[in-house]
Amino acid sequence: MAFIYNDTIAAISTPYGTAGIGKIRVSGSEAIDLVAGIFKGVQDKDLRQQKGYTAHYGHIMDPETGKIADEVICIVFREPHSFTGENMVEIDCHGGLLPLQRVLEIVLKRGARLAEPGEFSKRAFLNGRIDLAQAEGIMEVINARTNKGLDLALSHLEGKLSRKIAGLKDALIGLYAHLEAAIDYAEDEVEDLDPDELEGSIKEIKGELEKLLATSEQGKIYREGLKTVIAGKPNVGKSSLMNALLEENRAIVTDIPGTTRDIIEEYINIEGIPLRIIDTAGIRETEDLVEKIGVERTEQYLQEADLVLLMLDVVQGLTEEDLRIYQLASEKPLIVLINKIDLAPERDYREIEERFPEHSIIRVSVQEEQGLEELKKAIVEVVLGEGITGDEEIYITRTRHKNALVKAVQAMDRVIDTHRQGLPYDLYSIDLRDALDALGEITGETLTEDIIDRIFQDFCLGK
Ligand SMILES: Nc1nc2c(ncn2[C@@H]2O[C@H](COP(=O)(O)OP(=O)(O)OP(=O)(O)O)[C@@H](O)[C@H]2O)c(=O)[nH]1
Ligand SMILES: [Mg+2]
Repeated sequence: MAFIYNDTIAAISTPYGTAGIGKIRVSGSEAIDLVAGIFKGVQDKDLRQQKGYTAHYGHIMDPETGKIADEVICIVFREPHSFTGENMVEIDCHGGLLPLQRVLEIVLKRGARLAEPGEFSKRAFLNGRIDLAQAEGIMEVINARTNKGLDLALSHLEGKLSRKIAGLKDALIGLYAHLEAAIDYAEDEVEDLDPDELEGSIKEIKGELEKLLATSEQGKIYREGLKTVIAGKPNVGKSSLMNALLEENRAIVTDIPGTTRDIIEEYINIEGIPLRIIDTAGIRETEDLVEKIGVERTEQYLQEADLVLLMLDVVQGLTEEDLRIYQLASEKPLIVLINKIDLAPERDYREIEERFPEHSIIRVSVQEEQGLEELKKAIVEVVLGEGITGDEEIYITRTRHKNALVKAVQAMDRVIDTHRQGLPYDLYSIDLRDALDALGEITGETLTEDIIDRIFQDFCLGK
């Protein structure tokens, strides 16, 4: 296999901090020779003589001082059987910042270059070990927030999405070939195409593309969680609700209005639905600068919410402030919560119910843990109402993939237009090409180098 990049790169691949073990990765044609030069194995074992997939105990020596830098285990990988497809050594050091930095520095002094973020994955991609959708799957696995999100990420990494895209591309290429043949043999009328049959085939592929595209809303939720914003006036009990749902004292709760000033986010699962739950600063007019910024942030989060829990205080009833907050979120899926019902058990709720006829209204006492089960049920109902079922085989989780599919569908629309106008077959080919190129963007074949660079720059260091 010919490698495009073969200078040797190295990086610390484990988090900065203390742990039992920390890992340094070294990759490139010279990686094994380079580490062999600083590794002193038991019985003077020479790393250069070792097979791939073997682990070797010993020490990394500092050539300048002749002293031990750390006690390590080196794992040898031989091209093409490694993550990057190149020769690789993974040096397992003690997981402290100093041993790791010291060993990395020695590796760099021996001629390796510090890897850029995502550079190992980029080499895996450039060396044909994985395609772009799979590479992105790696980062999704690392950043998964929910179990379902992790399952989807693993299926992307394993190549399920890539295979689906390959199938769609095959169908497009089949169509393309069929049309080309029809052009070539037009004179003989051997391959005369039935226009209805042709339209059927085009529509079938477009339908498949649209079906995949339709999973993107849900896919995003599985990756990031359903953005659920708890909003309301100060002191209605928003942070108390956050804590109750999390079953821990995460947010500060006091009877002083304006307690929460910054956004607090946590992930929870409600009956398998991943929620990214967001406690916000109570919205009110305020002169306090810090609180003011908090209120602005709340308004911004409301705009980005997938679901809003609008909290009211039963004792105060519905106020102008509540309605103003409602205006900020009225376009969103929204559940109205009337809190503190323990303080006013005899209260008449008609006024509130009449004001929000199209939303679920739930009476709760966060303090007495009343109504929380009902709230969870209502959340599930809203989510199911949005069509989130979780039973598709493959989900589109990234905006980049979604945009590529939109382009492919648009190209297919143009193909259908051309067909309906009865224009010659040659004219189809441009749009079919566009559809193919758009799909190729997902797996990475039809992207320019700078876009690929940009995608890998978002990866973590050492991956
Ligand atoms: N009686 C009663 N008090 C409650 C209930 N829920 C919350 N509280 C009290 O209401 C006060 C305010 O609660 P928080 O959860 O801090 O209210 P908040 O909406 O987060 O307030 P800000 O952060 O200031 O916007 C605290 O004293 C809570 O103990 C409830 O169901 N019943
Ligand atoms: Mg609060």
